[in-house]
Amino acid sequence: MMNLEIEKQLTSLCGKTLKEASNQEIYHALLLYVQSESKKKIQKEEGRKLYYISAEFLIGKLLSNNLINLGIYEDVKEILNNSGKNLADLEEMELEPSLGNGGLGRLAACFLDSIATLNLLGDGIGLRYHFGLFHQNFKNNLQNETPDIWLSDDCWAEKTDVTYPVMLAGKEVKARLYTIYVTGYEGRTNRLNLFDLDTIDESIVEEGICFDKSKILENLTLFLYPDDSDEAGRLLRIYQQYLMVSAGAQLILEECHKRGSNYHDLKDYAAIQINDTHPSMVIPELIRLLEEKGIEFEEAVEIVEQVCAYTNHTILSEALEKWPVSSLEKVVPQLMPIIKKLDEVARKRSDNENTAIILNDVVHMAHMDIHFSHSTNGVAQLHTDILKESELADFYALYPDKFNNKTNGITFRRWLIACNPKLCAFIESLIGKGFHKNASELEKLLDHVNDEKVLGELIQIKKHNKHQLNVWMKKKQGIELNEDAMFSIQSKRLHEYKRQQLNLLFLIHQYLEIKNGHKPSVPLVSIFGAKAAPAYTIAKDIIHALLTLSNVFNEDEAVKKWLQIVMVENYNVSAAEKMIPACDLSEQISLASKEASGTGNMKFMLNGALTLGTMDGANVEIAQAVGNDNIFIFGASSKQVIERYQKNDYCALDWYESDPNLKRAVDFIISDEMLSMGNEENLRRLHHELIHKDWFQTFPDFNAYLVRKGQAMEEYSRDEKLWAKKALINIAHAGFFSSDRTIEEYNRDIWHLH
Ligand code: 26Q
Repeated sequence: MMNLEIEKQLTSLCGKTLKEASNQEIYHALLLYVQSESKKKIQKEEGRKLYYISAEFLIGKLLSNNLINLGIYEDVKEILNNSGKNLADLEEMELEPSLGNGGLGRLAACFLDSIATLNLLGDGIGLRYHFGLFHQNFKNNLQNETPDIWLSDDCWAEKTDVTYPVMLAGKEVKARLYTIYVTGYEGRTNRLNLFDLDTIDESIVEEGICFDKSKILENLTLFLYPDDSDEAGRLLRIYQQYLMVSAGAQLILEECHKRGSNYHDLKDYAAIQINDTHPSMVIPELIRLLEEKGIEFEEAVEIVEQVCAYTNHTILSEALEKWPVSSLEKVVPQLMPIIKKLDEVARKRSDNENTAIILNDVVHMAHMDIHFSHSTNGVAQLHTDILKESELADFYALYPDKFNNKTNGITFRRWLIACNPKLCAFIESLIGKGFHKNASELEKLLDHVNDEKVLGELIQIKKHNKHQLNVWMKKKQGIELNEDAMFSIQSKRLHEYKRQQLNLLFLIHQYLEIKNGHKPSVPLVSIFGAKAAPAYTIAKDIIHALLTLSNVFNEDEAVKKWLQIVMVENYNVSAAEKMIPACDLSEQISLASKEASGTGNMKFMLNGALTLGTMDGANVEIAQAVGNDNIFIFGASSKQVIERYQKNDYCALDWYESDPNLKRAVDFIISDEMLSMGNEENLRRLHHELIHKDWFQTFPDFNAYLVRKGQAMEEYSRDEKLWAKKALINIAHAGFFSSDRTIEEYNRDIWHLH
């Protein structure tokens, strides 16, 4: 019945039968159909409403996810099959919006899914970047950047008639609203509001991702900024941020007013979650707008503090945004007087200079957030503890009640149901479908961990997913994977603190061992997905070293069978959906204390990979959940690391000189084999950086990493059933890491919606 109705609608939208229609036409019809079905699930807006404001929303492709959440995925698949079409082919046609760098942006997307699934009233506010982050490909073993095109006629973001005036550097521009409907799993429909300018000119992008940085009206939302390496780029980021927060704040006030707010009671209508410091200017902007409505400064400050809450995603001090007063004076002169007054208020609240907002003519955005919002949260227990104890200790002393932890989570709809249909169906056959919405039901799997048949099936599913990844890689990059090998995957942004270079040193060591006749216990395919910020030199050198090493392995017939490095080009959400279900060993090897949480670690666990990791971020909570027998932990503790930094006594060269294995691996970076296939400049720079700096302390953890990884490989080869049992235990304990749980906590402690 349902099928007939859907088919009728699709046929009418296509203007021809599905058999006659092209894939493009069917995709378009499906888009329109899904959008209209989503709109039917918009509900009346009652009570307080959440606004999740974020410079990034890494939403991924939307077709399948929307079909799943609307409960019509299987129906549509069948209708298409009956007409000789394939839903998977249609999914391939969708262009992925790359509106985020990594974890923070993907978290925002998972949150929108959970908010709508839990039937909470909450919209996102962000920017409609034309090219998102860059598109990555590899040429001559180097990363190459080009625009990542996603806007087309078949785009989920609908243009609206709504615009808001925004003053940028004294000139008024018009921010136009675009809407993407966000439908929860068997839940309501909310919105993702993305702002853009009509005046953007995509044709000013010249070579690669270069363009004239001075033409603000033409370039403002062309790209998402991966770094702030040059002055013009930095200024551009302020322009972007202000466009987002000013239009966003106007939208919020307008909506609340329409629903009956007199602004004095704004807290009864709105909760604003500030996703890291990128949207922090929303605080002074709201105060400015409230003053325009006739509210006194003191009261406006109070209102804003009741409404806003701030999430911190990083402990790296270089990533905490600080803007020179002169830059803000240029771009947002209307905000500077307010920020100065807020600084005075902050200085009255505490005489500790460290908690001031303006220090040496620099505005500390995080400081403004903590003073003038009612909640500051970290994103994993360890991260929150470190914020309280060290990074933000002065603030914690001032506002102990504002601080709280919200351990990150992931949406199981995308990261299990959609990306791993075989595993999902198998789990359903064992414990039913309850876990779709009630993730803790996965624990019922513990009843099956000793069932040989179940473990055998789990092994087959992993094999199937590895095969699928191989097919995809062959098609995409012409690379063939050894499906019988163990698949280890490290996929995340390239950053020194995440330590892809430690993995590199392991691979070199393994290679040299094989050359000396010591075969590993199992062949290893080591898969990476990582974009490096275009101006991050050492990160690009690490990519170069990995690609070059991969060539060295490929050229060596004897080694090739045992060791393979695969670099997946343009790692994004769609690539992750293919890679994660195929993983045996999840590499989460950041320097303890540096990774705020990590969310990839949760996705791998949910898909039955075992974690090889340091006691960092949410790895700590994963270890607690699964127990030490079901995870491979290694390396220095966060306490040891923090002490090392405090004492400032870490000397890379000493470690290098005193460990022959380590020295041999490090020196191989500039060996004849590597230099014959790679660039001397890149390789020497990396070698030099490691032995003279190694700021993220890979050397002290090198040995422990070798040992632990060797152990994992040995266990994997010795007893596949035991490995599968451990994988099942991991899946069973993944429930805590559902973003539904995270959102319930945000709502219980911070937002108080319903
Ligand atoms: C800052 C200034 C100028 C230009 C760019 C930036 C910038 C852009 C993006 C700074 C930070 C980011 C992104 C940070 C991020 O993704 N953090 C990750 O957030 C995840 C979700 O909480 C955590 O799981 C990760 O541990 C954390 O690294």
